[in-house]
Amino acid sequence: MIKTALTIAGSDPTGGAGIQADLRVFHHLGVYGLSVVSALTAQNTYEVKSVRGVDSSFLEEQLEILISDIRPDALKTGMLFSSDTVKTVARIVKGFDLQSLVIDPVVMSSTGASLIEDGMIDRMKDELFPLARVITPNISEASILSGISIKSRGDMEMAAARLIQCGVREVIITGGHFEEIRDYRRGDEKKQEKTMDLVCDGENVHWLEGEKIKGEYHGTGCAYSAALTALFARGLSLLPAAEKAKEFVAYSIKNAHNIGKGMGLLHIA
Ligand code: PXL
Repeated sequence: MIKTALTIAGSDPTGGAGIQADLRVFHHLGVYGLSVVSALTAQNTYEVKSVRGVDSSFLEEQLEILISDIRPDALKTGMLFSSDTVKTVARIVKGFDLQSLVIDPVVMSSTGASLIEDGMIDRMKDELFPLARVITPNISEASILSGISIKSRGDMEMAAARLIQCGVREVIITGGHFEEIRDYRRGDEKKQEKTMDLVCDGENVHWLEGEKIKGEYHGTGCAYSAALTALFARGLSLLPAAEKAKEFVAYSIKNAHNIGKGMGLLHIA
């Protein structure tokens, strides 16, 4: 039987991020996608005009009726927006004893707008992190969540350790790009810079290297966490899933579409 993955995330009308991107990633990776919308955004490729949370009791109703019928093999959360939504999702994950929860701790849009209400971060750390299998912050999200201003690989390791202390089992911090890991490959005319992802399974730290691709892209965090969720649904373990998700996002960035006036939209097909 086909594996299933659920996304609980915001709607992005550009399709570059949020629920629209997640569903395409699930499909691309051969997993049946389920979706419940947690927030709405009015945005284009260069600005977020406004955001609205979805009524949390209706969110709960949607999740309950869906999951009591189809139990997802893995699930992810994206833009949860409010503390009430976080509480609702935590109740559902606990109530149904859902195991493979990937948290993409969305705080800000790639265009710089806040995508959360005040107080939501603390609620997420207290109530949702202890239920998670893995969280996938980028450097700025990991800095906010850990309280460490990340400027090196050592800082990334410290931030990951703090996040593990919040109760998550595994942490992936994406996109480390510091002076100390900039590598100018010998013989190359063009300077090729690297990025490093930290993958921590709760005990050991692994580093995954990728090339830094020039340009500004929308929805990379959503696509990455959705890929990871789909791969967990298919039964992959942390490190192979992290490697494959990174490869998939790099391919999607390289083939991105510049169809708006702002950021590139990932190619997910
Ligand atoms: O990339 C973060 C993100 C997540 N979810 C939604 C978004 C965005 C960024 O704009 O719109 C719905």
